[in-house]
Amino acid sequence: MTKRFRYGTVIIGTGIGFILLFMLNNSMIGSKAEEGEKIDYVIGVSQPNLLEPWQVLMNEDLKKEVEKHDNIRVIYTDAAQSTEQQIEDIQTLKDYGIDLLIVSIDNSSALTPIISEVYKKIPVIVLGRGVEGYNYTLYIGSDHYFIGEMAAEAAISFLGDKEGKIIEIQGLTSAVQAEERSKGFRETIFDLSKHKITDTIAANWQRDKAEDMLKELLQQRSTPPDLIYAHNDAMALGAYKAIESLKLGDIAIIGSDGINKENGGLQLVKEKKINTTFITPTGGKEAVQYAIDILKQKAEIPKKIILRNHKVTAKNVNNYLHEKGEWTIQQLKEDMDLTLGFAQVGNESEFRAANTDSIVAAAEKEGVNLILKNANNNKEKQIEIIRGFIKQGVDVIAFSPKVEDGWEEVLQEAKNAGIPVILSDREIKVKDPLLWTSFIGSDFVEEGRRAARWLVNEHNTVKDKVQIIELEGTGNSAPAIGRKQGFQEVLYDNPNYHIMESLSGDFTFAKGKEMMHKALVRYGREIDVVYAHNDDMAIGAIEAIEEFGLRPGTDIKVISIDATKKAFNALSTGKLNFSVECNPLLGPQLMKAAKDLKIGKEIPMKIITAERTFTQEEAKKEMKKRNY
Ligand code: GYE
Repeated sequence: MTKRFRYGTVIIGTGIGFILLFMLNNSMIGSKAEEGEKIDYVIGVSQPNLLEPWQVLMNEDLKKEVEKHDNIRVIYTDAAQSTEQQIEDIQTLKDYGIDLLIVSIDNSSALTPIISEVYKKIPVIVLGRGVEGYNYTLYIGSDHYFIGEMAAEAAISFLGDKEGKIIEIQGLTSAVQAEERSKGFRETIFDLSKHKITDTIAANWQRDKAEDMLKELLQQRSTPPDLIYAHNDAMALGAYKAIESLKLGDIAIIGSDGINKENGGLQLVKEKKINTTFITPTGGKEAVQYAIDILKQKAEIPKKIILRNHKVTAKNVNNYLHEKGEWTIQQLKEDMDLTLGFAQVGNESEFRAANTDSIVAAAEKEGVNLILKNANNNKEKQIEIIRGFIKQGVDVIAFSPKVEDGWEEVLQEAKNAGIPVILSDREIKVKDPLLWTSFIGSDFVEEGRRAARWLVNEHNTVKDKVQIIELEGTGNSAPAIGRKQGFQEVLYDNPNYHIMESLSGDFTFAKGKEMMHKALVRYGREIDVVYAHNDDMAIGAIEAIEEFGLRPGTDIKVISIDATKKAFNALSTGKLNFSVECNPLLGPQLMKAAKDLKIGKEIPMKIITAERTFTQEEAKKEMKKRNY
């Protein structure tokens, strides 16, 4: 059976000639097919609407990349702002037999069920705007909370010390990205300033709606606001038109999207109609590239690709208008050998050993000149190693930061030296997000949630109070902070699960065993569960429980994170009950990112790895396939 797609119709051959299946409704357009071309894959693209400039640009980015691949065909659908229509479009695409779905959504909660359904059958790439949960293959888009945070910082620096009055113009309130942008904006304004958000308008991403609603509001107010924050540039333009029509003079306007076309954010900044916008890449190009990798079943497909946003003001708009950009990346020459300096945090765990092996092996395979030095879990030593790389003039620096704080100075030195920095498996907290180029690693908060969800859902207990000992990882490290937060989030809704005490085991076997012994002496048989932030501490706890005369996995349930070989052994012998994977095999993605830097490509701000969870039964099946 062959499939050929033409604009507006689908013709599927059945061997007895072509039956014109049906004229698609005006929302569906197939991409042009040439006579007799071999088509390997058919991809469906579902758009919530093609009214918003950003959605239109997304389709343009998708088509530009699709043109480079003769063996794929794409069916584009446009739901014209109707959630019901988009659900129908997705269902129709699925019934066609597409090989992969790319979907950009507006109404996250309404679309999550159908997307989860499709994900059971074929890969799904969620593009630009998120769904709830993790039932998709890959998310490519921005960190919308971060966009709101940056907008608030821009507002604060514009308004200065006096108490400013702000009006927020939101997108579609049921959309995850509008909620996240609003949350990032409001929390930052509240935490860092005295400014007040006096009014909120929900204008559904539309320019005219924003103009009409703001005009009506301003006519009811005795004094104008000091600043407007609009979740996209279209609504920012609407705000500008409303202010202009009421002759209210200069009011600062902050938008988002930064599209480079007429009435796009870049032009609005250039024409001084708005003060600031944030380039929000659509991810269309990356979506096609990853779609092909997924369809070819390439290994190491991440779970999330978070694209970097760039702040644009009158000061730097010309760079972006002429697409020079002020990327934080130094365009390394094609012919240069690539030297990567890696400051490894230590040898504290099985994860770390597998992580180092993966980096060394990938550098070897990719012909990258790797200089890997180990800080032996000492932060000052790690800083010294990074300084050494700067002095040596390596092309790219990567490191796994021991803790979240205290990196500004050395990273500023790296930036001044024009050396991009990649964070490997752990994030940091710095004021200037441009001090690092990319983060490759896990979603630790989700790892903590997964551990707790298993406990509250799978661990049947008759006890009305389940007593938990938590063994925390290295203090102030991103994994320890995130795993604690995620676990507590789920326990918050299950008050009969109670953390008796949290003890720091520093991610090591020895410390984990020592802390568990201390807890056993203190609480003995009162302890029902141990939640360890990594396998090494869990294995140490298991030994301590046995030496105390109790049965790990039976008398005391044990949960860990990493899912390394030691965890699989303990799961298969029943001494460990559940393990959440934290993927240490970051070498291939690290080398890809470093090589992309070499040719001056903008790389994603974050690459979040895909991870699973393992019960004792799942571990027995999976054990043979594990290579760490
Ligand atoms: O879970 C632990 C290691 O940074 C994610 O550090 C990593 C953590 C991992 O010591 O085993």
